[in-house]
Order: sequence, then structure tokens, then C-alpha cells
Amino acid sequence: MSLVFYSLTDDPQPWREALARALPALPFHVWPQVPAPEAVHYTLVWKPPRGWHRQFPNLRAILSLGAGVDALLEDPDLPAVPITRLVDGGLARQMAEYALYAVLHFHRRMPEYARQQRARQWRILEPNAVEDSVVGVLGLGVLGAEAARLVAAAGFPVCGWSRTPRRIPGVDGLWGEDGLAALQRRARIVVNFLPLTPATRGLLDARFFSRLQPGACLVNVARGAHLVEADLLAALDGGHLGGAMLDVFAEEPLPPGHPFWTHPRVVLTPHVAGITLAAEAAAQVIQNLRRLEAGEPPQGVVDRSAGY
Ligand code: NDP
Ligand code: OXD
Repeated sequence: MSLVFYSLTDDPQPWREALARALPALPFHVWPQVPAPEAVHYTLVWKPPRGWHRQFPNLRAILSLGAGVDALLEDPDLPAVPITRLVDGGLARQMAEYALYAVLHFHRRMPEYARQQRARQWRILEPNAVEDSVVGVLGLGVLGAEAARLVAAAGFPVCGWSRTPRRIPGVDGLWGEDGLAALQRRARIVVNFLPLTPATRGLLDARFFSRLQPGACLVNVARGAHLVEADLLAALDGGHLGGAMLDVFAEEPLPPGHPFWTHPRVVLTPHVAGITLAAEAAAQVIQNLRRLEAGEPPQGVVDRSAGY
């Protein structure tokens, strides 16, 4: 029995140490140093290549190093074993902070002040009233709900959209087609926390933007493929959207020649809204490995039919 770690962006060392302390009998291998693929029962992974899991014939579970599992589910050769994802695991606070920061950025008209600074222009702009800065959160799951709560606690009116009805104190819960239309009418700042599934891919397109009020702003912390990038550029350049703060992209790292890098209405970060930290997430992974070893169902199991 052993576990294989695969990630091009996460340091295996703190995971090795945390798992060795809690589960000393479970050998921990970092791919590609895997002495006996047939002994591998578990993988702990972030974005392994397609078909990668096929080399482990006795796999019992796949443990994701992230909350979003779209990259795993896109693999047509993924074995039919349970997949667990991070359920918060220290991500929720980080993601909520990012969302609140983005909301304040647009609410306080920082993009316009940044443009004025570049032009050495000293000009006072009319402040936005907090009741007008309605925030629409797409996705009220573990991360979106935490962000919605933090933004609402900061005094902003918040509405949120989910697939099934969700009740969160201080947040106007919306769902279904009508719910999305209501969010689009009301929100000045839209923050995307949806998982990437066939139903949500490309949701943020020209049609979506045309239904937002003029000057609305977009924050995307979910997945790049939710967004039709050319449609966002057209909505920003045409003046219908006021700005965008983007953490995720169709292609990551964002190619050097991409227009987002220099667009005056785009602020971007390199997929850091929520970073998986072993110190916070390992406990959840360890608990799931213990459950699996005891023959109990793990927690945070992905519903493959729903796609998240
Ligand atoms: P959850 O699975 O907990 O929540 C997903 C939410 O989206 C739920 O409220 C769900 O509805 C809703 N939803 C799903 N499909 C639809 C749909 N078709 N229409 C309307 N609502 C829908 O996910 P998390 O909150 O844990 O994570 C969300 C995403 O955040 C991840 O999938 C990942 O892509 C992204 N992420 C980004 C990070 C970054 O650093 N940028 C870091 C971590 C995650 P319902 O409640 O009814 O199920
Ligand atoms: C995640 C991510 O899904 O980092 O956890 O994007």
C-alpha cells in the first residue's frame, strides 16, 4: 500500500512530513519516483496529465489537492474510484478576502483613480453609495458562501446564485434561470465562484454581460473556461463593463502576448485567490485516508454526475 503525490505547483515536502507523522505506515512517493505502481492505493494530485492514473491498477481513491476537480473529471481514462476534493481546507478565508478586496476595489472606484494617477490628474470622483454596490455571487458552495457572508458583513447588499436553493443569513438566495436573470439585473459587481461543469462552461459571455447594468464589474476566481475572453474584452472596450479582476484564465500561465496583461480595465493575479497550504489542508486529507483504510466512506466525495 502506498500514496503517490503529483503536482507541478505544490511543494510535496510539507505533505510528506504531515502524512509521515499521522500515517507512518503509508509510504509516500513523489511522481515519477514510484517503485511499485501496483502497490499504489491512493493518489494526492493537482492536474495530473490525462491517462496518468491508468498506471496504477489497484487504485482505491484519488485525493485532490484543490477544491475544483474539473481537470480531473475531463480525463476520459479516470478510474472509477472515489474522488475527494478539498472542502475549504483553508481556502475559504483566502477566497473570501480576495472577493472582499475586489468588491472594495470597484466600489471605491480604484480603477478610475489608477487611470487618473497615470495621467497625473487630481480629481475627486463621486463616491458610490454602498446600497448601489450590489454584489452578485455566482455559486454559493463552500467558498462562495463564505465570500458572500464576508462581503455582506462588510455592509454590501449581496445576492447569490446556486443550482439548488441555498439559505445564507444576509444573502438573497437565487437559483434557476429566473434567479440568474435577477442577479444580472441587480448586481454591480459579479463574483464568480462556480465549479467548471458542462452547464457552467462559457456562462460569462456576451449575452451574460449584456444583461448586466452599464458599468458593472466582473471578478472571476473560479475557472478561466467560465469566461469567453473575447466577449469580456469587447464588453470592456465597448464601455458596457467598468472593469474586471481576474485570477483564472483559459490558459495558465497566461501567455505573455495576451491582451489582459496590459488592458487598462483589467487587474489580474496568477491563480492565487486561494492557495492550498499543507498546514491547513493536510488534516482533511489525513482524515480521509484514515477513513478509507478503515473501510469507511471518505468525506468531500465529488458527485461525478453533477460534475463537482
Ligand atoms: P462547491 O461545490 O462547494 O460549490 C459550488 C456552488 O456552485 C454550489 O452552490 C452549486 O450549487 C453551484 N453550482 C454548480 N453548478 C451550478 C449551476 N449549473 N448553476 C448554478 N449554480 C451552480 O465548490 P467550492 O465553493 O468549494 O469551489 C468553487 C470553485 O472555486 C471550484 O470549483 C474552483 O473552480 C474554484 N476555486 C478557485 C481557486 C482559486 O485560487 N482561484 C481556489 C479554489 C477553488 P448547489 O449549492 O445547488 O450545489
Ligand atoms: C482549487 C484551485 O480548485 O486552486 O483548489 O483552483
